[in-house]
Amino acid sequence: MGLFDKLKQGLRKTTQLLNTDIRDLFKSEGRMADAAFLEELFETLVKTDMGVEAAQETVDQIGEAFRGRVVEMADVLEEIKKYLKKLLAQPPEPIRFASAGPTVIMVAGVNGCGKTTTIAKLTGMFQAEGKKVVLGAADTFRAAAVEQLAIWAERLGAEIVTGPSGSDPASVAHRAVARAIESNAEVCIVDTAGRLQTQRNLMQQLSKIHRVLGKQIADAPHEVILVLDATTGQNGISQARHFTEAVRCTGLVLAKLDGTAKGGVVVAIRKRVGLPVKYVGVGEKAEDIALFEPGPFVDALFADVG
Ligand SMILES: Nc1nc2c(ncn2[C@@H]2O[C@H](COP(=O)(O)OP(=O)(O)O)[C@@H](O)[C@H]2O)c(=O)[nH]1
Ligand SMILES: [Mg+2]
Repeated sequence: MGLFDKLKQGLRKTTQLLNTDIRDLFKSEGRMADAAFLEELFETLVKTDMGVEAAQETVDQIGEAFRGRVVEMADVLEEIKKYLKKLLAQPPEPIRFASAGPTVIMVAGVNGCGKTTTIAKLTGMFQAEGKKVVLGAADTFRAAAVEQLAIWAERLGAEIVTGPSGSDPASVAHRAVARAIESNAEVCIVDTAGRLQTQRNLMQQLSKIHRVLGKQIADAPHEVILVLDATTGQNGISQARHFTEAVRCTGLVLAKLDGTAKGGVVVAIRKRVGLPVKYVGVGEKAEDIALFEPGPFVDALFADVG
């Protein structure tokens, strides 16, 4: 499946919502772009969770272009898409590989946000490129978490390094990287815990893992991916703040986009979090991941609308 189709599949709940609302907006023949029209359009955009600010800016843009004129749906949609693409502007940001040795990727995020599943998806993607992947099960806080990653590892045919429940996650991460070096693997992905006794505890653990990896390979971890759950909407923004205070994150993955009608949240996140969105998760299977690109994303958001 191509990028656009994957994004379209992932955004179908959001697109459905937009479709119904936007059709309603243009129900009457010869709709005039007056204050009432702009207010209704604002309500529609806000429902996608793009944030009040982005919705207002978009509506202002539409007001400037069309106020006081009778408008066609296609023209308004074109202008909305143009503005949202501008708001989202970022180049595609796939994982960057180290010039030599294994590329070390640390994956962080709150419990249940989709870290382990995202790791499986990234693993599948790298393997398809012919790269060997070693996984580090450094979420030692919950036995089930290690088990879940081990099941993925077996299914995908990737090597996994684990430690006993409750053992030091930094030590598991260290051993995973050592194993990746030893076995000439191109990639080492380290899973981490999302919940500990306290948030402070969690953040300390993450920065310890980060530190340990940096001592092992000068630039490691090369990527620190923060996974956010799209179904929790704009909560992700405050989560991102907390995590970036503890570790230097290099990019976001927005998981579970398919599970929400609030796919517009990407706009709010791009606006308020200073990190690129690298990929989006569009389902529970290993292949349900798509590179994030503003153009195809916005086109997919409004696919079939109108
Ligand atoms: N629909 C959907 N479900 C997802 C996606 N990513 C993860 N999940 C599900 O969300 C739940 C939690 O994911 P998991 O990877 O275990 O989260 P973790 O606790 O952060 O490691 C699991 O049931 C996953 O199957 C996604 O992109 N789409
Ligand atoms: Mg997990």
